[in-house]
Amino acid sequence: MFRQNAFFRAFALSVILIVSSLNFPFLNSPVNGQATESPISQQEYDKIKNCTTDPSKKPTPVEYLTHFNCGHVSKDATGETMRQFTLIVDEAQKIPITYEGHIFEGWTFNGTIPGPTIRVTEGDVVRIRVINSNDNTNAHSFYAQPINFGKDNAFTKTGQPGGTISPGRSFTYEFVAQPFGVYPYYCHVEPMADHINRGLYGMMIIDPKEPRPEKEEMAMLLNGYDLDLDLEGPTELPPIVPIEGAQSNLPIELSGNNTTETNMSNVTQVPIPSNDEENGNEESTGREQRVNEIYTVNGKAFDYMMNPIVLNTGKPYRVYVANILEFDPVNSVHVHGAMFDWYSAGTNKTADFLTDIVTLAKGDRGIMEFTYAYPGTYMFHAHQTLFTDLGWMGLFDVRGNPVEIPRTDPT
Ligand SMILES: [Cu+2]
Repeated sequence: MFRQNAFFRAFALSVILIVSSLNFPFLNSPVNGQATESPISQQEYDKIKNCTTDPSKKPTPVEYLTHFNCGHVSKDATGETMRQFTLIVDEAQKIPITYEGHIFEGWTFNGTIPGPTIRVTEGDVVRIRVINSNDNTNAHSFYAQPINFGKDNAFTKTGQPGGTISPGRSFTYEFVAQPFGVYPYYCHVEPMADHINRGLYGMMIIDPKEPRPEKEEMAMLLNGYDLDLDLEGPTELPPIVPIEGAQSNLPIELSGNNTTETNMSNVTQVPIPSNDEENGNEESTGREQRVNEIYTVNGKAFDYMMNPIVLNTGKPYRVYVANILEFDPVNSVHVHGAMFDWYSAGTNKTADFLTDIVTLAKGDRGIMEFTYAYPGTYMFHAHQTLFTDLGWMGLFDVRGNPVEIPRTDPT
């Protein structure tokens, strides 16, 4: 989809003039086109990406919104751009997660929940050294969807396997960044729900080689906190209740004509949960259900209610979104006052649809792009009322004069 307005045209023209005057070769190519003869330099691209100049800084949840860590940049032996990151895993971290004083006993990548937003460009060689601190008591790891550590996988630069890292040890993951898109990363050690709920996750953005149209950018990571840490442990299957005269371990035929009628009395049955269990009657089941008590965007409940995000009318914005919520089947994002173009997983430069709400399962992600026509204070929040009541709600403070934003069909 493509929007045009006077402001955007003026903005684009000024960018072109400035860039041309600086003689950046990439400026002479259409922003939205295909491969260019002279791609933008890595340094200039990193400037457009708003890469932080202080990768060691621990951003607050408010700062997290625009804090992009593009790593330590160098060239590898073949001349490819290499980006190196260090992630230190620490347990027993006390993380403030509300304005009411709730402190979460978290596990962190580099001291924050979520961990740093890692930002690289498609084709970069990425090295991520993960250090499991001496004082920790659990093994940990790093995992992100586009990284496959299978020996023969093309995404793997060195073919080295992924690692589970014991306390006091480190492991360096190396891979080629591809394909471009938005990815959650997280610790993949079992029980995973606990390692994720504790806070070992973040967002990785792989930018396309040719930049997306320039807009002001933000990152929003949706998460939650189950504060009942004493319930931690592996999820268990319900017990099997043998039935008198039943045969267990019946073979299941996957091919051929199976003309034998199933005799249900021969089948070992898994009991269907009673209403008591459905209603969470813990005495009858001996099992408790894990639920989140706090929901947030970027780590702290209601942070963007307390600190509204200031936007301007007529200015195009891009928000990288990822959902890492445990224990609830889905999460969602709903924006007031403007529709947004949605790019699922961020793996395509063409928007999927125009909407004001997206629903995301755990690990789902994408990109929102929008422009406000009118000034005002607009909410953005999950579209599950429970989540909004428990922290997942924020405000856009849109300033400026009303502007016209005509919408055109893609051509
Ligand atoms: Cu872990």
